[in-house]
Amino acid sequence: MTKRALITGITGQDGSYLAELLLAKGYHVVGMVRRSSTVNFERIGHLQDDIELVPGDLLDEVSMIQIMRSQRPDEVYNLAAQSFVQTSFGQPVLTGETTALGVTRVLDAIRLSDHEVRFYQASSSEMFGKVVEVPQSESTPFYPRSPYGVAKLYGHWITINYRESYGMHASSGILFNHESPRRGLEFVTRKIANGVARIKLGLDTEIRLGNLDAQRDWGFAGDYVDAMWRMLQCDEPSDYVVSTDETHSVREFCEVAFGHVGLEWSDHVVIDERFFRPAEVELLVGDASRAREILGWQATTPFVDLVTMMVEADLDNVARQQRNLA
Ligand code: NAP
Ligand code: F7E
Repeated sequence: MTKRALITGITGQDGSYLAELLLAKGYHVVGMVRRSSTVNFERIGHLQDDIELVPGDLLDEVSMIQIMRSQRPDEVYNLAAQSFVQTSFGQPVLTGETTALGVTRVLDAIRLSDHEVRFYQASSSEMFGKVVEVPQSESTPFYPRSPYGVAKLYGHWITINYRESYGMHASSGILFNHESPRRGLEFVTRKIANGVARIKLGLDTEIRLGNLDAQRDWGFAGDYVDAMWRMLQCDEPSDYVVSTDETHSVREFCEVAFGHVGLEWSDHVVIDERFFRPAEVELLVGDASRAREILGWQATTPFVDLVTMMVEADLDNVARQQRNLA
């Protein structure tokens, strides 16, 4: 029997990689997409003939119930969220409605449908926030530092609560930052990669950034979606940290990215107060031992390879845009 998977957030970075992975494994992939005034399928355009798209929104409980009843998925990957930390400070209520309560809406829709579903929740290292322990593992206490982190913490605990209350096969992946050429342009890694390409090709002279001292455990998104799938193949649902177990600063990311194209980062990076956050997460570094031991999962893309992959992809993108404009 062909397995059916529902992905919320299929138009996002992770949704597109997960859809590719599940299609390669022979799944029937259903993606939930919300209504927008323009089509937003940049990351999944190449998959459109192979996946089924259904309308729905995490803000709308009825749409979730209808999807669950009509699609009867075996596995549900809840990747949809307001995922940008900076925006969560400006739109805390929307972030809570989507990133926190949205999880309950999906879980309730599953609970009301009368068949077995395995559920994955996209939890986040942002829940560790002002870290109380280094490195961070599944047993590290949480201390979120943004409305996004707080909302993700709610999503994490409601997932555990539905598992314990209703015996649901509900797992939560505490994923550390993962990046790719498909990362949104507002996130710092893609902002730098794209900025480096534009500077190298003569379109810009500077990138404006905030806190260069922030340290993150950055992995490749293509590796991380495999960990999500592995969690749902386990007999027992559980929670796992997924990380590279290495940390690097935003400054180091700049050094490697500019260095790759033969430029000096400090000649082009301008510090801009607008990109500082009201409360910052200074240091994140994971301990993914449990994922290695139980899931047999391991990050395979080193930091320098990730940075150069992103810069190379943006050099191609920017050059293509230039040719199209010529
Ligand atoms: P992303 O690129 O920002 O994608 C977010 C997705 O959520 C998009 O498909 C978006 O749809 C959808 N969405 C937003 N609001 C929605 C709503 N009300 N109803 C339905 N769909 C909605 O995020 P990502 O990087 O792929 O991350 C995937 C998930 O993992 C998110 O939950 C994120 O918070 C979490 N996470 C990410 C990381 C990371 O480093 N990437 C780390 C830990 C956890 P549109 O395209 O229509 O906007
Ligand atoms: O910031 C600093 C910023 O926005 C990383 C999301 O996927 O990962 C992501 O959240 C760091 C922060 O990602 C700029 O202050 C400096 O310390 O790329 P980011 P994030 O906030 O870590 C977690 C795990 C998620 O779950 C989230 O969904 O970089 N920084 N200057 C900057 N950040 C941005 N965006 N822009 C700057 O100019």
